Amino acid sequence: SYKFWKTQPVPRFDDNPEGQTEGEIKQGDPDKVPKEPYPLLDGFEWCTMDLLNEDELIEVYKLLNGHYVEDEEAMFRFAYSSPFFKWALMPPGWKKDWHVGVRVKPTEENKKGKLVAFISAIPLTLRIRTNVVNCSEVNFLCIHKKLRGKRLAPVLIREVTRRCNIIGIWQALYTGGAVLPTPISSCRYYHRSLDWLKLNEVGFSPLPPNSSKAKQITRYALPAATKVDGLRPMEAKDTAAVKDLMDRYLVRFDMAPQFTEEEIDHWFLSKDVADAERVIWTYVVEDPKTQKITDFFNFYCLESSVINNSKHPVIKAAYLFYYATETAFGTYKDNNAMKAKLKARLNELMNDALIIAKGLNFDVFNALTLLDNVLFLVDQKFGAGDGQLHYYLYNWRTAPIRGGMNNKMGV
Ligand code: YNC
Ligand code: MG
Repeated sequence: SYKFWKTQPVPRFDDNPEGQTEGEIKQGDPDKVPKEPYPLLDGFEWCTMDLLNEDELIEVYKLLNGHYVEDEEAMFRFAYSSPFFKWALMPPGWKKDWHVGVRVKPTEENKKGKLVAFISAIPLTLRIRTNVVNCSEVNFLCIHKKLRGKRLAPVLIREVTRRCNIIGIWQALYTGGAVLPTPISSCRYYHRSLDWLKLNEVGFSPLPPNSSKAKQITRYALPAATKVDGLRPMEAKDTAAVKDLMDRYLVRFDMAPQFTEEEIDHWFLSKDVADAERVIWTYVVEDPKTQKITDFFNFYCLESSVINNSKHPVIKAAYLFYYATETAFGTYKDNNAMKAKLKARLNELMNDALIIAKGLNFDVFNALTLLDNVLFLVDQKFGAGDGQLHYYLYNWRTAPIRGGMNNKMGV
């Protein structure tokens, strides 16, 4: 029925975008943007979360740790950390006004009403085919379990939309497991076991028929040392080279973000962060002969709580984020020759990514079916998960996107 989504500037399921002009669905009118927040359920009030304030940051992560996305059988729940939120919600150009909360109205006894819902946006420069759109990326929509089914989600979405519109942002990117009108692209999650036994013990990796625990452990074993010549952690001096390589690589896809150097530093480097608090690991390949950066890859850390398991309370998961390689631009005899070279190189790089993640004590390495990932997923022993991730654009019509951008939400 989609009572709420029907009222929004998004394509209907039966809208055929082929032959229609790409672009804005409804032109934004600044005069029509309400100056005041939308009315809320009785007993609740809007707040803007100050994530520079450690107490408020903890309130957000407590709400999400208890009430955010779970798998279908309710065995695992994303366990975001406060360093993760600093990384995900405060990139260059972030706006405090886009960290929207709902609290229980304060009373005499409880001066700071409990935080019961949250939604956020961050700024994003997104290329959709040939259009470059200043938009927002909406994420971390979460409502306390006791407040579900009360039509609060549409109010949160309208409020974050208002706060975007008020500064002239009329488009947004968002992703999720829920099917809504209408995905522009859908990806599947793939998982590569690093600690198979632990994943088996928490119920994530069943023992396949005709196999044994020993065989599974051997199947996923990895060497201790990486193999690619010139591989090293990315440093601040590499930013311009990484940006140049990434920009050229992403042009090959229908949709991709356009990062400034400042954004690359934020998303790819863990500057001024203690090792224990680290969220992102980026590696570059520096050609030993030319000192040129020829490849890079990175992955971020997102733990999941294992619900009702005292031996293993958390799974430590690495999520493949971005990568690029010069191999994609060599001169080749034909497309097949190019693809074979690219496939071989990506397999070398990703095998090293797995080795590094294993060395950092990650239990599993996750990747989506986007970018050129299908060229290495099977060879690197990733298995298809049951989770789908749908990509959506708010107020932008476009033909279906093949492959494409990555994002850092982990749903
Ligand atoms: C969802 N994930 O269809 P209809 S992803 C969008 N994204 O509306 P109620 C969703 N809409 O069908 P509940 C949605 N899930 O009648 C549900 N809806 O038109 C729609 N889960 O509202 C739904 N986080 O309040 C229906 O539902 C209406 O109480 C029902 O709350 C839903 O962050 C939810 O999975 C998801 O916390 C908040 O279940 C709750 O059930 C929950 O009665 C666990 O709502 C956590 C979870 C979602 C993760 C994410 C991306 C969110 C994108 C939102 C859309 C942004 C649009 C762009 C805005 C900016 C525009 C500009 C410029
Ligand atoms: Mg509700």
